Amino acid sequence: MKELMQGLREASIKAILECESVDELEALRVKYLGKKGELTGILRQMGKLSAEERPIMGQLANKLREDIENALEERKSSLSEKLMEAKLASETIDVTLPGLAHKAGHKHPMYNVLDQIKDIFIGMGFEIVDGPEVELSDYNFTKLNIDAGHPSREWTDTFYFTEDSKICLRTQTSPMQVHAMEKGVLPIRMIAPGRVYRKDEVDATHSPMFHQIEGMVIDKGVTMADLKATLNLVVEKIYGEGTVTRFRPHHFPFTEPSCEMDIQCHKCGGRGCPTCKGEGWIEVLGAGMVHPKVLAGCGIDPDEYSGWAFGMGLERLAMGEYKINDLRLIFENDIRFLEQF
Ligand code: 2NL
Repeated sequence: MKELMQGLREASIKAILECESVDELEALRVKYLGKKGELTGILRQMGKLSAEERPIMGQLANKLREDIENALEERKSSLSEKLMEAKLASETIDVTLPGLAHKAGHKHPMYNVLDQIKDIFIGMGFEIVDGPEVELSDYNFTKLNIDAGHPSREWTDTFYFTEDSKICLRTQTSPMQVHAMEKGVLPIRMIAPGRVYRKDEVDATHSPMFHQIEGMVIDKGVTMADLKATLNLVVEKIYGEGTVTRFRPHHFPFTEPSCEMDIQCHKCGGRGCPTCKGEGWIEVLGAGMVHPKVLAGCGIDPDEYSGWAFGMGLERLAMGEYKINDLRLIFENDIRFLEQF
């Protein structure tokens, strides 16, 4: 038995010292010291020994177990040291390599235009409001005096969520003004910029998602003169002092009277050029006095209060300002396009 243990000692220490990986080392531990291991195998034969021999062999076996355990432990730490050394050697850093450049991005051209307009309105005491893009059709249409048969309510024009057409993606940001009026805190001076959705095929001038800014003022004694003066001021801040404007009669269900505002072409001074498509004028927005039915429907007495509102497309404004000829460029986020601004 002594010889058996001596044999195990020599074989195991040798194997442990020659072992080259932590996994192999664990396998050796099981092989020699495990429940079905070689040492256990030897100890099973203790029963055959005499009473005098048994404690002596027991001691020897304990010593052997300790020595194998120590050898395993030592080999393990020297292996992990080696591993670390190899890792450090292979991961040397060349401090002379050029660094990784992180390019700083910048604001999207359309948001430059939006921020410019926000600043103008903030300067005039307007509040900027933001709200849901999913709306009740009541807020997107009905409360804006858009009646049940109006073509813009068609399934071919509007994205609906329910068969009964009661919930939709907003087609304009006007629901935000309706919410503000229903809140009932007067006077109101607000603009509502945001995404709107209409079922359009994508081409150079159409996209099913685009951005709008609408604005509204409600107070006692507000007139069309306020509408014209304020919008003239805004347009002068965007296109430069002295920009000539004109207001053409128009129709919107939610305003009465309604108008469209044009600016005289800043490129040709009104003579006609490619920028204004030979017209001399460029359409910039739609506006009007908030319809009394809309006011009343939102809980505001039209005999006491009046207001004006406007709406304009943001993409078109940015396209004009930056001479962008295709709407799709605004949404594609091609870095070669965006880097130009
Ligand atoms: C356009 C014209 C417009 C409004 C939007 C509005 C909202 C309420 C009441 C009255 Cl709650 N009016 N908004 C008014 C006139 C025109 O948009 O051409 N948008 C692109």
